[in-house]
Amino acid sequence: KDGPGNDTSVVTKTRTRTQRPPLYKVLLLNDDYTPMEFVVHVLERFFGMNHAQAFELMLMVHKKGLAVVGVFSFEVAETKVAQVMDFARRHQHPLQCTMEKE
Ligand code: NFA
Repeated sequence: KDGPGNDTSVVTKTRTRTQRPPLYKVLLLNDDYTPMEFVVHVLERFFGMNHAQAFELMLMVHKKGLAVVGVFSFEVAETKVAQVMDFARRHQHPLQCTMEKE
Protein backbone atom coordinates (compact mmCIF):
# COMPACT_ATOMS: atom_id res chain seq x y z
CA LYS A 1 0.00 0.00 0.00
CA ASP A 2 1.13 3.59 -0.69
CA GLY A 3 1.78 6.35 1.79
CA PRO A 4 4.52 8.29 3.50
CA GLY A 5 7.56 6.13 4.18
CA ASN A 6 6.35 3.33 1.92
CA ASP A 7 8.87 2.26 -0.74
CA THR A 8 6.68 3.47 -3.64
CA SER A 9 6.19 6.98 -2.23
CA VAL A 10 8.59 9.94 -2.67
CA VAL A 11 9.33 11.98 0.46
CA THR A 12 10.51 15.48 -0.33
CA LYS A 13 12.13 17.71 2.28
CA THR A 14 11.79 21.40 1.53
CA ARG A 15 14.76 23.31 2.99
CA THR A 16 13.50 26.69 4.13
CA ARG A 17 16.28 29.27 3.98
CA THR A 18 16.05 31.96 6.65
CA GLN A 19 16.14 35.43 5.10
CA ARG A 20 18.70 37.59 6.85
CA PRO A 21 19.06 41.25 5.88
CA PRO A 22 22.59 42.13 4.68
CA LEU A 23 24.74 43.76 7.36
CA TYR A 24 27.23 46.58 6.91
CA LYS A 25 30.42 47.27 8.83
CA VAL A 26 30.99 50.90 9.77
CA LEU A 27 34.71 51.69 9.65
CA LEU A 28 36.63 54.54 11.19
CA LEU A 29 39.91 55.55 9.51
CA ASN A 30 43.02 57.00 11.09
CA ASP A 31 44.51 60.34 10.08
CA ASP A 32 47.31 62.50 11.45
CA TYR A 33 45.23 65.53 12.46
CA THR A 34 41.96 64.64 14.20
CA PRO A 35 42.50 64.96 17.97
CA MET A 36 42.25 61.71 19.92
CA GLU A 37 39.69 63.21 22.30
CA PHE A 38 37.45 64.18 19.37
CA VAL A 39 37.43 60.57 18.12
CA VAL A 40 36.63 59.32 21.61
CA HIS A 41 33.75 61.80 21.77
CA VAL A 42 32.43 60.63 18.37
CA LEU A 43 32.43 57.00 19.53
CA GLU A 44 30.58 57.88 22.74
CA ARG A 45 28.07 60.15 21.00
CA PHE A 46 27.17 58.12 17.90
CA PHE A 47 28.01 54.54 18.87
CA GLY A 48 26.85 54.45 22.49
CA MET A 49 30.21 53.43 23.90
CA ASN A 50 31.38 54.26 27.40
CA HIS A 51 34.58 56.27 27.78
CA ALA A 52 36.85 53.23 28.29
CA GLN A 53 35.43 51.37 25.26
CA ALA A 54 35.65 54.50 23.12
CA PHE A 55 39.24 55.19 24.16
CA GLU A 56 40.27 51.59 23.45
CA LEU A 57 38.70 51.63 19.98
CA MET A 58 40.19 55.06 19.17
CA LEU A 59 43.65 53.66 20.03
CA MET A 60 42.97 50.63 17.80
CA VAL A 61 42.19 52.95 14.85
CA HIS A 62 45.25 55.07 15.68
CA LYS A 63 47.58 52.03 15.74
CA LYS A 64 46.09 49.80 13.02
CA GLY A 65 44.90 52.48 10.59
CA LEU A 66 41.23 51.55 10.81
CA ALA A 67 38.74 49.53 12.82
CA VAL A 68 35.16 48.32 12.63
CA VAL A 69 33.14 50.42 15.06
CA GLY A 70 29.88 48.54 14.57
CA VAL A 71 27.76 46.33 12.30
CA PHE A 72 24.31 47.56 11.28
CA SER A 73 21.53 47.34 8.71
CA PHE A 74 22.12 49.45 5.58
CA GLU A 75 19.92 52.32 6.77
CA VAL A 76 21.44 52.53 10.25
CA ALA A 77 25.01 52.25 8.89
CA GLU A 78 24.30 54.99 6.34
CA THR A 79 22.94 57.26 9.08
CA LYS A 80 25.96 56.66 11.37
CA VAL A 81 28.41 57.43 8.55
CA ALA A 82 26.51 60.63 7.65
CA GLN A 83 26.36 61.75 11.31
CA VAL A 84 30.10 61.18 11.87
CA MET A 85 31.13 62.80 8.58
CA ASP A 86 28.91 65.83 9.22
CA PHE A 87 30.11 66.22 12.83
CA ALA A 88 33.77 65.97 11.76
CA ARG A 89 33.28 68.46 8.92
CA ARG A 90 31.51 70.96 11.20
CA HIS A 91 34.50 70.78 13.57
CA GLN A 92 36.95 70.98 10.63
CA HIS A 93 38.57 67.64 11.34
CA PRO A 94 39.52 65.29 8.47
CA LEU A 95 38.15 62.19 10.24
CA GLN A 96 36.78 59.66 7.74
CA CYS A 97 34.01 57.14 8.33
CA THR A 98 32.88 54.62 5.72
CA MET A 99 30.76 51.49 5.43
CA GLU A 100 31.15 48.18 3.62
CA LYS A 101 28.96 45.13 3.17
CA GLU A 102 29.91 42.42 5.65
N1 NFA B 1 45.99 59.75 14.74
C1 NFA B 1 45.28 60.82 15.43
C2 NFA B 1 46.27 61.60 16.29
O1 NFA B 1 47.36 61.14 16.55
C3 NFA B 1 44.14 60.29 16.32
C4 NFA B 1 43.10 59.55 15.55
C5 NFA B 1 42.63 58.33 16.02
C6 NFA B 1 42.52 60.07 14.38
C7 NFA B 1 41.66 57.62 15.34
C8 NFA B 1 41.54 59.39 13.69
C9 NFA B 1 41.09 58.16 14.17
N2 NFA B 1 45.86 62.79 16.75
